[in-house]
Amino acid sequence: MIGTIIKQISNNYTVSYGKEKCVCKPRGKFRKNFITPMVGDKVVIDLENKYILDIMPRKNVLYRPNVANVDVCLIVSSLKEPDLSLSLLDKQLVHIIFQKIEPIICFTKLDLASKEELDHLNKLRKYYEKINIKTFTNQEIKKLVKYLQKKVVVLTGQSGAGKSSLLNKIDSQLNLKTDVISKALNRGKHTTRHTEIITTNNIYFCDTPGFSSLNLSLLTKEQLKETFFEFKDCHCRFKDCLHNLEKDCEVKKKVLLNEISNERYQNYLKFLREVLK
Ligand SMILES: Nc1nc2c(ncn2[C@@H]2O[C@H](COP(=O)(O)OP(=O)(O)O)[C@@H](O)[C@H]2O)c(=O)[nH]1
Ligand SMILES: [Mg+2]
Ligand SMILES: [Zn+2]
Repeated sequence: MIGTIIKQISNNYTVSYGKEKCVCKPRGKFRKNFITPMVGDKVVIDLENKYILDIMPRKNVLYRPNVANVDVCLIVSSLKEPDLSLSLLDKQLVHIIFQKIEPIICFTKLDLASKEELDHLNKLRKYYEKINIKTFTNQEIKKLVKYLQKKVVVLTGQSGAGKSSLLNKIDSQLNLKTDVISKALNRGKHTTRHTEIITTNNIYFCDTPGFSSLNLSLLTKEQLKETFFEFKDCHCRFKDCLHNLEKDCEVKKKVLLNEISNERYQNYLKFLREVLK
């Protein structure tokens, strides 16, 4: 039988197959081969003995939260409380694109934003769409659900951005705790987080707060450059142009012409300094 691991608590793995679920243990050989099954893994199971026998090759692996075979990383970004930070948003995009996972953005709390902030958001969305990053708002649930059909989706975003609320909006039966309550519960104690996939509306969601402190030092400068889609078809004089101090840089020209967002370019330079450190 083949199934998908949807939950892990220490050495107990919940595997979903068809409409059923069962809790399995990994067979000894995994430990010997230094392979640990993880949430999202497609696995062969022995139903009788409740063992995981084999792990199918992984399409990709996301770390913190640890999930295999991720289709989409959904960044939930609020306009207010916490206020929109484009530097954080672009850093999250770098992190996701670097791991070869499709990023999409869902903006929340539009109701708390001013007219000017909403105008800014519209321009921002147009820009991201132009560089092939899909954007939604939490007022466009139907469209979002349609786009995510059959996908394994990891939710990420600042605490309080509205991740749990978004899932509750998609499926009110989930009844996930939103900020106020979970803060009270977590006060003062270290919370151990386990990873779990929630299936709803034909979407496999992973609502584990992920990569809160993003460290770009793992990337090389070339890898960082690659994650900025809008630089791809710029033909600078030097092939290895970092679009920084070089002469005849097409990226810089396009920034001056407003074809490349200056805000994003400035974030790129900031990240480049972090990478070069
Ligand atoms: N005004 C407003 N509040 C929201 C919206 N989405 C979430 N919230 C509130 O923001 C707080 C944090 O939401 P929560 O879903 O717990 O955020 P999480 O930490 O990302 O899971 C809660 O009090 C929600 O009720 C929204 O679109 N508008
Ligand atoms: Mg939450
Ligand atoms: Zn250049």
